[in-house]
Amino acid sequence: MIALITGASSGIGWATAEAFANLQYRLILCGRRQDKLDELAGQLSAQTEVITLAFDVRDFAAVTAAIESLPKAWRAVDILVNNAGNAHGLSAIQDGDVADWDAMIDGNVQGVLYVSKAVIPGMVARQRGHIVNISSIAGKQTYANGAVYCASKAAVEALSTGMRLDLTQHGIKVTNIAPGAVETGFSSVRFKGDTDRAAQVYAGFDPLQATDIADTIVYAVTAPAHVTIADITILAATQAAATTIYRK
Ligand code: 8X3
Repeated sequence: MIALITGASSGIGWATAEAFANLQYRLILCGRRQDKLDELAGQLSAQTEVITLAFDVRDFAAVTAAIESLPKAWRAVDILVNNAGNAHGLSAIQDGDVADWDAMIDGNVQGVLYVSKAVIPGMVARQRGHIVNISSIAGKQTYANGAVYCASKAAVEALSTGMRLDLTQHGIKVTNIAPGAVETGFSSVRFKGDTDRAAQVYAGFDPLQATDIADTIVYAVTAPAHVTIADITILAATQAAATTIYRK
């Protein structure tokens, strides 16, 4: 199996790479930071074959060039994990920063589209493949001050459904995974390096870890051939909804 993971340089992407390495999948690790990709590749190369591609999912030319640069033996991608994405800012719509909006719409929506555009035609030609899109509880439940992030993830939800409608007839499975609060660098990015504020997001309860999401992705991609895991929402045991978390 060849798996391509975006956003592999941290968080859920990193944990998914580790989980896939345990399955001996050959890995194409994608991210913006070559040093982090190299670190992960160094860690996993004892277990499996690994290749790294450094590019920004928001740059269609860079995405295309990176994926076209793959050696022939790596081009038949079986599993695409569209994980790259992030939140930038948390503010009322009237106070939103346009650069933050662009980062979320471009990264979370165009990113999924651009990487998929580079990978899907090969899957269609081979009549096999599995696409896993990492959405969010925010894609299903819009919350105050999160309109644009929630909109970007609602778009991911629609893309997952649309991809499944278009690609099922070509033997391609599409799984949408919608996590709640996962303790990663997510909030640190959202709050622009304010680590105290980021820590508050995960304080007083036992949040999901990146490995929990990786386990869920493994569950989806190892399902029997006749089974599609279409959509999973995964929350911490004390999270009831996007903004309802019971804390100690
Ligand atoms: C999950 C983050 O803000 O919905 O994507 O908890 S949030």
